[in-house]
Amino acid sequence: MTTIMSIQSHVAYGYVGNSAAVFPLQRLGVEVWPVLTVNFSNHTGYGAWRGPLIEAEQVSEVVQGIRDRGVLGRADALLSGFQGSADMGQVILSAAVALREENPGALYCCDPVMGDVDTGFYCLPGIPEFMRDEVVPRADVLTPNLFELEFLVGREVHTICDVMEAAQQLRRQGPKTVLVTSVRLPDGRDDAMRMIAVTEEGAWQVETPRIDGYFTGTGDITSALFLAKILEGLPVGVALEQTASVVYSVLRATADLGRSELALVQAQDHVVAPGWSFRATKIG
Ligand code: PXL
Repeated sequence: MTTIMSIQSHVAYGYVGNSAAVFPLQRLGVEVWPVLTVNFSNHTGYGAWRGPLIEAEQVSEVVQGIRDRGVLGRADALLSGFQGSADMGQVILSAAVALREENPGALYCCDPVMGDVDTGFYCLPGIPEFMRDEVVPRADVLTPNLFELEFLVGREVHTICDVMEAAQQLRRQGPKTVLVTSVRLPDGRDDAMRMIAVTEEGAWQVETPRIDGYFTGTGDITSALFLAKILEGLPVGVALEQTASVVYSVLRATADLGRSELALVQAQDHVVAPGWSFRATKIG
């Protein structure tokens, strides 16, 4: 059985971080070990929230506890998302190192959450440089959005060719697979959302209709699903189209229900058998 250790936020109300990733992964039959970095009432997009940040040292203790049980090496991958602080980032990198010591074939999948085109950076100062200099070289799978991709390569990205070149530049630094999400480019249709995956086998893109509204947690479920599909051994183009189909179907169900938080429970069947499917095309 595929097993993923997922070091991410937990929120009581709503769906971001592990609260967005764990249930869909379980619905796919993946065993998940959620390690929590925050225990908040709700996501920070509301502007106010309550509940504790877990100290980096405490997170490290939880990982060490799993290691003490002698089971860490059973995990096929480590998944991380929003990191909060550079301290937390170090703990996550140490967890990746520990996991590889126990299971050399395990993957580290990092969603380098830092910001977005509409919001700019929303992480603490220092995190972007930490992601670029420390995390990218150590990740196997990286899932930046377009804004994060531009920062990581240090230049603007205007065309699909630019996206592919930027992803290849990141691949040369370490990650074997780069998934670029939220790709909206001047050369593309404004009503479409694209994702592009680049790996040693080439580059694929998938386009889905854009859904009105902003659903926090979409990136979290996207990286979790993509990692699960890669671990399943699917070719990257198939992993990409299945991921896009599930994400679109969940978002569409959420919008149809008029909800502002991802309708993960209501839309759970789409995780296994998405109601809408899209094909990926090879672009490089
Ligand atoms: O979706 C990323 C995320 C993770 N963790 C917390 C968040 C968010 C986005 O708002 O608030 C706590």
